[in-house]
Amino acid sequence: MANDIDFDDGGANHQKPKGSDDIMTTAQGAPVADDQNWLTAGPRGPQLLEDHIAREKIFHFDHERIPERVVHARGYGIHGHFELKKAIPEYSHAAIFNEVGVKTPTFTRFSTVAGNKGSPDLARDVRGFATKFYTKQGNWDLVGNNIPVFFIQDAIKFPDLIHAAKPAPDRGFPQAQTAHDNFWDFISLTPESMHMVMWIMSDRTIPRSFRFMEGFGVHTFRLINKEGQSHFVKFHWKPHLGMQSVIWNEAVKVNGADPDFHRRDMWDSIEAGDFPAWDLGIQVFDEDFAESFEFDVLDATKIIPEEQVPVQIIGTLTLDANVDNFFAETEQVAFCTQNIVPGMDFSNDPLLQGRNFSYLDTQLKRLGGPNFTHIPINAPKCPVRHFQQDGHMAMTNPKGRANYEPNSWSGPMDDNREPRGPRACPMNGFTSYEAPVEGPKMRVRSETFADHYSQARQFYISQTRIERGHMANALTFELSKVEHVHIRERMVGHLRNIDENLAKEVADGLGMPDMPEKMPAAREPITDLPPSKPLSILANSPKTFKGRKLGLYIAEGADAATVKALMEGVKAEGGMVEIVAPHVTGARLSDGTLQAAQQKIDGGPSVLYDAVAIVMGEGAGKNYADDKPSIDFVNDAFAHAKFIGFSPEVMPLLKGAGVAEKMDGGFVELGDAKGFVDAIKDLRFWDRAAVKQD
Ligand code: HDD
Repeated sequence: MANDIDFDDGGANHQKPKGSDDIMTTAQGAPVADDQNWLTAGPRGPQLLEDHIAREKIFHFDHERIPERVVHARGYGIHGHFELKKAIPEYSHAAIFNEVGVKTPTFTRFSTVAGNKGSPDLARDVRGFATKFYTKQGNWDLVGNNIPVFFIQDAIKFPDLIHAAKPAPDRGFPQAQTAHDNFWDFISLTPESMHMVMWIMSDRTIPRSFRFMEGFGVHTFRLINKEGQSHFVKFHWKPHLGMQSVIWNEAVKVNGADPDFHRRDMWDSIEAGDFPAWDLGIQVFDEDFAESFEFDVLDATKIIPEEQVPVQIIGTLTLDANVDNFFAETEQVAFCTQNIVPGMDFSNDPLLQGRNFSYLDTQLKRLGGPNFTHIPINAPKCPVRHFQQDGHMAMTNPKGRANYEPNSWSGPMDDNREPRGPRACPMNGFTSYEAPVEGPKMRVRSETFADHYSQARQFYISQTRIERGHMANALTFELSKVEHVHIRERMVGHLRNIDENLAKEVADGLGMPDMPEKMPAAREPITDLPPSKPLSILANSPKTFKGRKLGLYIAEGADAATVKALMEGVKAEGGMVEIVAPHVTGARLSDGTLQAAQQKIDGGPSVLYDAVAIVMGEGAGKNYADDKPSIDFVNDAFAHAKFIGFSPEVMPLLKGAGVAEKMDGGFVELGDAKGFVDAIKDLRFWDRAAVKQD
């Protein structure tokens, strides 16, 4: 049989037998006759060590795991491409910023930060947004987050931050959450984190899905043009679908109902051909602006408001292909902030410079050796030529004799004389921007980094009333999980420097008898920074149901015309419909047809959907009036300010759920479904949400 196998290069990972994909082999390629029974001495005798097939199978299994990422362990990667829409030669000579219409392949990995690989997707956490651009001039990695600022100003504090956020070392919990003493102890002793605290306590850390988040490069980088001139730049990702988040109570329930909510959402939309896209925006500014700006542009705890330096859109990232193999691609992808290409450079941001060391270093441990760039997902898609050689798992090895420089072999790389190997190219190669550097060596934090509260306040006052309520609730929730009273008090003392109303609301929420003292500020905050609209999610709500999902709960006798109109109406808006029914087989509609379902009611709670509609025949409407999963479906949708479409036969269920007397503008009788499909473009009926007035 082995002779029948005709080998072919079946991809970068393996050779695959051509035309015989179903023949199992060992890792050495030898066909296997039986891999389900270990070789034994007689049918009931001892196993023989001789069984190389069994031992190879177990050996490989024993070594399947690699260390998970020390942070951002849980992630999800998708292939895509970046298309430049506007060339920017005045700022950068990088090919990727100059060739309009060219599609640069990309790989993007979204992640949570604190949780381990198996943690739930809707933890309250920052989301990583890392993109590898396989450019003609080498790989450029933009390793950002969905929040434009960071907790700390200097990379040397990163291990402390992460130790404090992760499970406590003695007890090994809590998993994937910051609601515990260690985290808030560290934070309350680190005033520079206060701006970030406002962002993480906002709805940004409980996104509806990766598709509805912004992304940010965070640091100030440099762009370098052909003349060698430098401009500073900050990178932004703006989602085409707009931003959207869930409510905390919803997040908690989603984690139970579907811990893979975000990755499933991404997988499903890509499989459905509904490709998410983001615009790449740049904020470009020069040294003069940097000098005159109220804050230091090298301080990663600060933004530059879009009103001060507008975001220019230069291209679009489209994610259009799921991975073939999660481990090979999503797990083995290795991002490094130091991966930049000619036409860009770093700034002196002390967080960025420390990251440039950390990412390369961590890949060595995680991927087992220096040749991780040979793994297909990490390998550049342009020629790679250098004299680096050998090491574990070397896959792409140079040919020829020259492996050092200088050498006097004269043949160019590809004629048949002795090749001389690659030569550095001063004309087109990477050159560092000649920024003047001088000064004594010292361990200090620049005075220009000392304002910790002004932009925290600016973020807070830029939120809508609903969002501010969510922030106060989030702070109260998190600090309620902190056992030590002095930590809670210290945090409220910081909040007083940000906004007295917020501090009061949180202090009341915690039941504090007295308002704690204000924490001393290293620099008096500027209190009159104006609100900035782009900082709010709700103030920029997209007014569309595109990319969102309706949960349509049907039961026996549901009006067929209504069901059909809903499905067509939502589809026409670019949304998706998932059918929920008492049985997963579906429900028989009024016209006798069987409408298949994707979810049984207790596997499809309303927290999984952006809006819900319930259509039942008269009998079913009564039958399910006291059915617990059906009542939860209605109650949660109501509590989470969702639009609820209903057919009149469903009134007994609405009564059973106790919402019939509270029906508001968020309840829409379905009829021909038009009114409902129009209403749900608002995404939530916020008037229902009970939020304290300020
Ligand atoms: Fe980091 C992973 C983003 C600060 C050290 N980081 C990692 C990932 C993202 C970020 C998105 C996941 C990449 C992937 O999907 O594989 N990190 C950030 C941002 C930061 C930041 C936006 C601040 C602006 N990180 C930061 C500092 C350090 C690190 C200051 C160390 C001094 N980060 C790491 C790391 C990780 C990492 C330990 C873990 C796995 C990896 O790199 O590949 O090196």
